Amino acid sequence: MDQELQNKLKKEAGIKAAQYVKDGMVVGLGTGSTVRYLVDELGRRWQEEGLRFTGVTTSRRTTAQAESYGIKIVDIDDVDHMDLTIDGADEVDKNFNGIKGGGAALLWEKIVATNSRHYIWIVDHSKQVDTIGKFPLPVEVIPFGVGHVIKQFEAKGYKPVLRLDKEGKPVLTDENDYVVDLHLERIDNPEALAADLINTVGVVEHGLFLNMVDEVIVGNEGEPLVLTN
Ligand code: ABF
Repeated sequence: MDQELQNKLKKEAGIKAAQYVKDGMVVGLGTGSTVRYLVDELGRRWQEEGLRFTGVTTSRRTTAQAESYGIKIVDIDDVDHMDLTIDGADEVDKNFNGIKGGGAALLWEKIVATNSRHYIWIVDHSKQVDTIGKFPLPVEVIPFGVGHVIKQFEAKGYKPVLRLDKEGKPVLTDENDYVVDLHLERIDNPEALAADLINTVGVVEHGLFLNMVDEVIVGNEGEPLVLTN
């Protein structure tokens, strides 16, 4: 899919999702290029329609974008829960299992998601897959001993790669952790893999979001598709 069309589909999904936000809500705001379109639309509604809600974000960069419109952002511990959280995803299958973390925000995203009453993903249809795993699975790991975690992953055949920035330095998450991407090609038993990863000493969180999402809004040429779990 060419970039222009993909951006158009992302924008459609973001604008559609913005309609779910009502005055007075506590809204979790995700991270990534699709969510950027959502926040732009919420910013327009904030400024032009007087929409008023409280935002909790999943990354510093989403906070910066939201606050540039004057949207009120608070710390997650200042609210009891999110009424609604809208985020992106890297892959989603027909069982509503997905992979997230391409934007290195998976830990805060999962914390916000698990404290939300209603959880929506916005994607373009290139994210829909039969079996998850072609997108390298992000795993957040603390820097201390990351070399040993990588060796353990190699021994298990997980094909780990430490995520580096363009200067060749390890990418840091907002928690100053590292991200190790697992090039698995396909994941047939995501529950078992999730259990193995989270029990690996040094691993903070992984990008398997299994059967967590309530709705997926898929940007399509024409009206976006809304898939309900
Ligand atoms: C974020 O959305 C990440 O978890 C995921 O990697 C990303 C999808 O990015 P994009 O919307 O830019 O395709 O939540």
